[in-house]
Amino acid sequence: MIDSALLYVLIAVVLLVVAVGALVFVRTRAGKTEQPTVRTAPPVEKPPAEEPAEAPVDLVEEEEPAAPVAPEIEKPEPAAGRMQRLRARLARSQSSLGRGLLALIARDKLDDETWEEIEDTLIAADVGVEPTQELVEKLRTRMRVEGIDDPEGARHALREELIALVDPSFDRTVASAGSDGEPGVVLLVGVNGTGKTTTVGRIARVLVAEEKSVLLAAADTFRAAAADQLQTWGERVGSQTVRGPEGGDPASVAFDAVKRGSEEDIDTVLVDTAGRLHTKAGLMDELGKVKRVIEKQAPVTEVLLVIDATTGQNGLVQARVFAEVVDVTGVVLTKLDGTAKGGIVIAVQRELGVPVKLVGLGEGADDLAPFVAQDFVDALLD
Ligand SMILES: Nc1nc2c(ncn2[C@@H]2O[C@H](COP(=O)(O)OP(=O)(O)O)[C@@H](O)[C@H]2O)c(=O)[nH]1
Ligand SMILES: [Mg+2]
Repeated sequence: MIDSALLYVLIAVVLLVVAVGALVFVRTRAGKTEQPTVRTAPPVEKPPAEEPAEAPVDLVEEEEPAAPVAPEIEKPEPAAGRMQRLRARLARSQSSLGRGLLALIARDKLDDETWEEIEDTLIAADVGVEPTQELVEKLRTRMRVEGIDDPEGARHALREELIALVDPSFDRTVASAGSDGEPGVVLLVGVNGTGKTTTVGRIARVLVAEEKSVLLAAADTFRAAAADQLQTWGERVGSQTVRGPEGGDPASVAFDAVKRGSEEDIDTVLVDTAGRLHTKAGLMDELGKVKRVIEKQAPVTEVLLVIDATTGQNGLVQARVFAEVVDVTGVVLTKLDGTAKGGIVIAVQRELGVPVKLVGLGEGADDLAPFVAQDFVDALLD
């Protein structure tokens, strides 16, 4: 009796376990198949109600004076002092570099081995071999000559030498004003994904905050989405975007924009370009053409090369190639918030002989800061 009762209970338990197991299996399977659809990447910059790609004839965006865009226009914040505001982000990403350096230089005994470790730390942060050796040489000499043997003195000397290396004497203003009644023309170049379009949008905001009139040129004609992305940035601050047909000639879009900027007394035309594959000679030639064609109308006042700081040495290779095609006059270093390799600031300035003028320190609309050497070094050593 008892045995058979036990048997029934046992069978019931086994059945229950099997049933629950089957249920769990089916559920996880269902969950798995659902996941991809749930996770489809949200298109961040796509405007909500965009007309499908404009008629492929008119390069100039239609003007609709009736469209009440005014209420939605944002008031961007001015750029001054932004690096101070964003310093914490920079400090966070660079903390290992700064802490490492400070710990090493504060050691009681600065022997050859310690100096080598200091060199390694700097090189690991992308400062570059040559500038690193220069810095260490100068620091060693200075500490010997001045008889510095306390951590505070060492820290002070390190700070000063780092600032000298970043070079505060560079003129880092972005030449956004034109002359002779022409608009200033700022051309942004760089590899795909470095942050060109975002930077155009952010510069537009800075200029609008300074009460300047801005016109955007969508000379990245490879994908309609690229022009949409730019136009959205413009709409947020009430600036118009000149765009062309998808796959159209980027040089003609840029030319039309500058011509229109000239006719409408616009202060600055910002030209967004496609992410040239720097290995493809044909595409690079096209970039040279964009600049030459613009200059039939007005001089290009600034060529900003956008480099993603997280790409390290690769960024330097890009810099070299771009500099051969267009005269780069300034560098924008983006995503400095996401890397401990801030030494690239020093390396890229060495490479091109032009200053880092702006740095990207986050994904927000106003997270672009005019570069300040002292603030940068202080953030490193925070
Ligand atoms: N964290 C961070 N992300 C950035 C920064 N600048 C740009 N981005 C991101 O980089 C991605 C590519 O930017 P985009 O402007 O489309 O690059 P483009 O292909 O050169 O035009 C976007 O997701 C941006 O939000 C920055 O300073 N910090
Ligand atoms: Mg782009």
